[in-house]
Amino acid sequence: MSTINQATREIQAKIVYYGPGLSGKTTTLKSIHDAVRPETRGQLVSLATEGDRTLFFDFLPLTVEQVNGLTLRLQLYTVPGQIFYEATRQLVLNGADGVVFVADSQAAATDANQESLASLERNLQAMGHDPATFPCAFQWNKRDLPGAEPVASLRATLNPRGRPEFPSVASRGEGVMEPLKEVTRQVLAALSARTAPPPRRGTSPGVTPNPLHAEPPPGSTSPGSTPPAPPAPRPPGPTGPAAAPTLAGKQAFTLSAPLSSGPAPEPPAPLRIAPPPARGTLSFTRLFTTGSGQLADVEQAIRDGRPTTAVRAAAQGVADVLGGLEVLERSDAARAALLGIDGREYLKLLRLSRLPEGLATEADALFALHVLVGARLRAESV
Ligand SMILES: Nc1nc2c(ncn2[C@@H]2O[C@H](COP(=O)(O)OP(=O)(O)OP(=O)(O)O)[C@@H](O)[C@H]2O)c(=O)[nH]1
Ligand SMILES: [Mg+2]
Repeated sequence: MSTINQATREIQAKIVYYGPGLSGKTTTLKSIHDAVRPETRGQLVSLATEGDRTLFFDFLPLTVEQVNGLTLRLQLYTVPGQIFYEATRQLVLNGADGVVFVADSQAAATDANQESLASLERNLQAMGHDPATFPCAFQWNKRDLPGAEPVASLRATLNPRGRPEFPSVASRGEGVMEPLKEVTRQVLAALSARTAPPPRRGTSPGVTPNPLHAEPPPGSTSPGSTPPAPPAPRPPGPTGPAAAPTLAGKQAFTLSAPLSSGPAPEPPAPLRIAPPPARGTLSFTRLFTTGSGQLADVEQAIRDGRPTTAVRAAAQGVADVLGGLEVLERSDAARAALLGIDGREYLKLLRLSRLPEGLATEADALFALHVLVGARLRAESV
């Protein structure tokens, strides 16, 4: 589930590319990888067989430029399309915030498209989601092939609900960014709705504003305007002027759509960063009576399989502990030494917190949690 992490000022979201075998999911991820600026992307990891069929999944981490002062970290996954990998598809889909359904436009693929869509809907339902409202965009791929079905018939068979849909030629990098941007917009809208403020009743002290409800930056759609209607399908093929994103230069991934569907709320809403651990769940937060939100955040990120986020949040937590010490020493390192944090552990934590997205492991995250808990305990004893 997408989360906002106040400590690291990050939103994390997982988007899964679903569709039948050979529809172009892996090609789409490769094209997105090639289209965005190198500094905004992590390594594209592909687990494929010799024939380039996806065996488990492909994974591409992306960092989207700042959204209302927050950094948006997207994790893009593809599922293996071949029929017999249903269990793997369920694993990959688990925890998704949005889906891009990549359909193969060829008439011969009609049955495979329908079967895959049915599998997606079944799996979403099993995970407690309503397929009719779950963030989703359709990508009609292989529009360049002579045997491509008209978009209208793809819509009739696969998209009777009229969800946003886009033509693409993934092998040429055309039309791959639009579905991603659209589903990201829907994911952010859903997150924004989840963290919407309760009816106005005065503020509680120390409350954190919900950054998703902040004033949109100048130039974006004004607050209070209705969300945009699903984009109309664009002309297919290489000559359709609007069919492809500008690939002349590497793209920054920016979202032009409004992030908040309602007026900016007043007063600021409390933002739940991470839910409190369920009863019976082991949690170090029970050691502390106050200020354990950050710790809960780290633990939640570990449970969610987001070690990089966990490490960075833990490092921020340790920095906050050090910053809160009432000593004359200015540097964090000197404060850490005064507090009795092991120097090697402190240095390792700093190193881990600078690892690029996707490189931290669960063990790293648990180590970072250990340093944070130690720092908190030591600070309490001062
Ligand atoms: N003509 C054409 N070929 C495409 C397009 N997109 C992908 N392909 C080709 O289709 C084949 C399958 O593409 P993949 O991206 O591997 O398909 P996939 O959906 O990941 O397949 P699985 O991993 O088996 O689920 C490759 O040979 C691609 O080059 C397209 O838009 N047009
Ligand atoms: Mg693949």
